[in-house]
Amino acid sequence: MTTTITITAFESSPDRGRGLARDMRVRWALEETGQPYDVRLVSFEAMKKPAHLALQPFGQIPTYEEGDLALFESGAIVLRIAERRPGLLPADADARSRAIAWMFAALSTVEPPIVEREMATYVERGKDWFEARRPILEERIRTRLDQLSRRLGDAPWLDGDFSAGDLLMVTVLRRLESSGLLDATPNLPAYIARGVARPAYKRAFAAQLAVFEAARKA
Ligand code: GTB
Repeated sequence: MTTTITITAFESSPDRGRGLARDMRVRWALEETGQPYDVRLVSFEAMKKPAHLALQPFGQIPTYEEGDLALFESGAIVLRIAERRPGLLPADADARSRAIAWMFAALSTVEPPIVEREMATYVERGKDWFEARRPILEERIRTRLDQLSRRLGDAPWLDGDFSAGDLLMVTVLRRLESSGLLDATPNLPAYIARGVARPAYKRAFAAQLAVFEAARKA
């Protein structure tokens, strides 16, 4: 018997259905591994209440519940999904470790400067230092993109077959799609395009978009 998997997502995502919130990577991983899941939608208010804080101590989405297991942190959730079913991590132990290294690279090396720039745009726009700081934040991102682009080269994926490392890296890079920052490294938009063309990605994207459309019509 299979245990129901329940994840949480924004009841009303600020990305307006663009699939940029972090439930998207969890949905995609579940789709890649062929696992059905339920979604519990949460409001910003509910996220800060004890019931949700018991699942996610920082009051954020996504969370993941499966039987007695409750998990938070999108990277840990994707790793759990990838470890339990074939499709997202190689069987060979060394290749598996390398794929996991790319998961960490996506979340702890590439994503932080991207988030820093986004946060500055939301929080610091209008401050007198904002225009001076922006090129510094963008240069940090360009450095990472240039390094990633060189490593990827002409390969379809970062290390052999598509893996959870690629899944996370594509979701991270998508956050830059409208920034112009990807223009200097054309193999990265092509890499994103390969990721988002996967049927599992399309199913996950459609599912999160349906939440936005339903909220808009309500
Ligand atoms: N490290 C955690 C993880 O990976 O799970 C970070 C989780 C996180 O940042 N969650 C965000 C959240 O719950 C949603 S994804 N924020 C509410 C809060 O902190 O109060 C981040 C996000 C939000 C919005 C957009 N957007 O509008 O484009 C993109 C990404």
